[in-house]
Amino acid sequence: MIQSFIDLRSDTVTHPTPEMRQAMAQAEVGDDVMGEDPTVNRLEELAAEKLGKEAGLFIPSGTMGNLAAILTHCGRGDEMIVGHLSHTYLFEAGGSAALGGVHPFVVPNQPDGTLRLEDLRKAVREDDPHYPTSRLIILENTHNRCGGVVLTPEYMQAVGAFAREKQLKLHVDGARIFNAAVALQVPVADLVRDADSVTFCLSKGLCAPVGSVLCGSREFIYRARRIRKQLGGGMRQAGILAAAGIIALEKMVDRLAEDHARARLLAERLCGVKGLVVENPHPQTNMVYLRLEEGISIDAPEVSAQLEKLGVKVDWVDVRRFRLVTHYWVNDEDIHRALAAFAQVLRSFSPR
Ligand code: TLP
Repeated sequence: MIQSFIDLRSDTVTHPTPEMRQAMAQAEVGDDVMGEDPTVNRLEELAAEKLGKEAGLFIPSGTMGNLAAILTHCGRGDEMIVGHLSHTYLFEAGGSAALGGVHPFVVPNQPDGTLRLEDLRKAVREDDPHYPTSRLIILENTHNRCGGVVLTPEYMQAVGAFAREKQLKLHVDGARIFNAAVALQVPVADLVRDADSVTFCLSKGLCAPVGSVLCGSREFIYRARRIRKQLGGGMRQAGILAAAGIIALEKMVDRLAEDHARARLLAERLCGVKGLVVENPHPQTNMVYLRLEEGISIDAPEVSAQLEKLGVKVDWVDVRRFRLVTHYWVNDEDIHRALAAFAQVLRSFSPR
């Protein structure tokens, strides 16, 4: 990868590895809308096997994967229960409402990323013609806006049991579910055993250039395939992309622990930079959230512009806050250079 910047904005910025590029060049392909792309079929089987589900469906993006899941589970006027900080609620352009007429019931995310069972209980509607019909609960693991935190297998199981009790479906936005599994040192299937569907992303920390996989029962995936087509997500010789996805799953999962270790190092050292408050000084996975101390006269967009001049790109999430994300293309030296850049930019603005 030709990279002049240290890019900590997201793990979505990762480029494919040389091994992926080679596999892409050599991929056997066919028409996947006709179900004839052998490489896509292999990726879908591999993904389903790893997640302990019957079937998988290769989807162009995480957003489309979540949307396809919602539209497969819910009809117009149905309700999905989501966290107020969930990606689906905040950052998917309202697709479920715009395209599916699915109404969100928003419950507070706790700082650990969970939705409290008592809040879920209150969110489930009575059968009454005044109300939408409760149909779906969505959990996010790892939870992005809560700091890349992991939801444990016990919690996932508890919500699964609750969903079954209420005859609701459970979807997991597992964009970074492999980060969660690696951090918890559990098989990924243990985290999603009780989920009816799961989306995970190949093109974040796992480095593939494009794509996510939606997994669930054979019957669910059969229906989701039609929804993907409706959304314009049926791809033809997609084996070119799936080839990178196979390497992502086979070779890139265990190494996520390195990204987590670098996030810990980054957080620990940023705690020593005057003018910054690290919100998660002990990150569980690959994200560090920080904000400017009260009394610092510079704002986050300005800090980020100055960091960029020093070769470091960061994501400012509001005028006083940043998110930094470690990934395959950020090494130890980059972490130290980023730290030096932060210290240099903040030095002249720290309150005395
Ligand atoms: N998240 C992106 C931005 O959209 C915020 C990022 O940089 O983190 N679920 C979760 C939990 C996500 O974090 C994302 C992407 C998605 C779904 C959507 O994935 P894509 O970008 O493939 O549509």
